[in-house]
Amino acid sequence: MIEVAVIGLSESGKTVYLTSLINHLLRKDLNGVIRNISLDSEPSADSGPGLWGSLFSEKASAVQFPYEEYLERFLGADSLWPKRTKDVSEYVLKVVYKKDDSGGLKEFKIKLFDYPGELFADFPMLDQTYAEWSSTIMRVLRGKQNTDWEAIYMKNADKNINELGKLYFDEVHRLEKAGYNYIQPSKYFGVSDFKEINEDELFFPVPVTSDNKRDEAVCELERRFERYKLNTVVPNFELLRGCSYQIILFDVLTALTTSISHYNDVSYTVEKILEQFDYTAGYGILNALLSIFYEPQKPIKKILFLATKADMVKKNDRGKMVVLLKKLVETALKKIKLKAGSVNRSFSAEVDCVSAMRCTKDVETGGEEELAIMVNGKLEKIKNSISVPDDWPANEKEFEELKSKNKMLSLSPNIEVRRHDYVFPDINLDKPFLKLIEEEFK
Ligand SMILES: Nc1nc2c(ncn2[C@@H]2O[C@H](COP(=O)(O)OP(=O)(O)OP(=O)(O)O)[C@@H](O)[C@H]2O)c(=O)[nH]1
Ligand SMILES: [Mg+2]
Repeated sequence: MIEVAVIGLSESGKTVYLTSLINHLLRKDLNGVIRNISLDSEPSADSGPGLWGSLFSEKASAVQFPYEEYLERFLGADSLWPKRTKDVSEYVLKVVYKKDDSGGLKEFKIKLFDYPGELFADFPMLDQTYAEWSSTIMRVLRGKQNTDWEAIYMKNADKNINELGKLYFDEVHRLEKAGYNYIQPSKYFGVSDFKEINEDELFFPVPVTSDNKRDEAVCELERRFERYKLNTVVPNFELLRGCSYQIILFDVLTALTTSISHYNDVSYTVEKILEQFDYTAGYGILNALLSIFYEPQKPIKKILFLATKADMVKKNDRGKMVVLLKKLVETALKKIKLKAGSVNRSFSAEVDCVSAMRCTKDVETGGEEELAIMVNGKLEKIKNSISVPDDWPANEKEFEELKSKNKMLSLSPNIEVRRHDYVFPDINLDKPFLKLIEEEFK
């Protein structure tokens, strides 16, 4: 079984990517590689070499990725994007492969995982004690998110922990609305009513000192923090540790068109998430501890970083999205490679861009590349698409300048034929995926 995790912050495009990937694997002639794409038919020994996707009927062991539901949403009269993901889910595809004319048929399964994006922000908690987490998160809130939680806490120190919990929840909610990703605990993300939070999940950072360490309230907060880690964070992390391949998606364009603090938040969150994976498999302390109770981590063979929503920019700008993404992940990637190299483990990563649901068309007028959308059967040029710079803006002023000139487009899914065997239009969806798992075909 090849296990592939699709990772990325909220709204980075994971669910759209997976829906489209499954749609392609089931149906499309992938650059001449995938040939027979019928749900029921099997390739026979006389067919030419190639790769076949077909729906695997075995039920997923966890929540099933609701592919058919997303397909219905896309193909329905209104063509809707998927709803925000709330549960981790998986989808298993059976793939039959014939290497060359002399060989027989090989069969393997691909298991794809979809996650709610906010969940990744919890992972850095795993190797922190409550006191460490408290001081780190307060520093992040103060520095990156401009929120002095410590001051709010001090001002309200006479309140009980549930009242203080409500204040922390409100702060987190405000930050989430402002577009921040580094939200811990992620359980608070997307919850607008405080009543939905159990008392058990109610904890917040406090300045832990040697004086208050034995404080009853601090001890209770510490207990809640540890329980949350054990019951929520560890099981989610466990699923990911079983995946040998990772596809990590980034919405570079949103990071470009919001603010410097949003950009800092994205790059910090990404670095922290990547730090949690032991790319050397089995050498980290956390990994060693988890391996006592769970399966040991499989070595991560390859990572594919993808800048999503490439259809929102002109053809010439797509290469620049890849350059920006390379710069965003550079530091984290260097660290991973160093770590893997220190134990002689080879490890590779690719960076590319994709549009899993291409909503625009490339048109050329007078030698100029332009973008257009179909409106009532007619092509209409888009005047104000984002123009991608050669580098990330260097400071707040440059981010603001860029933001004033560029707005994210609001596009509907582009469905031209409302049929179940319709293959979604895309940019660069298949090739990077097949390249990611190519070792499995050897
Ligand atoms: N134009 C365009 N928009 C896209 C594409 N992929 C995703 N989007 C947009 O991005 C939004 C978020 O996509 P999702 O796939 O739901 O994002 P996600 O990463 O699953 O988000 P969570 O479930 O909250 O973690 C969609 O509703 C679309 O508006 C694409 O290929 N092209
Ligand atoms: Mg999703």
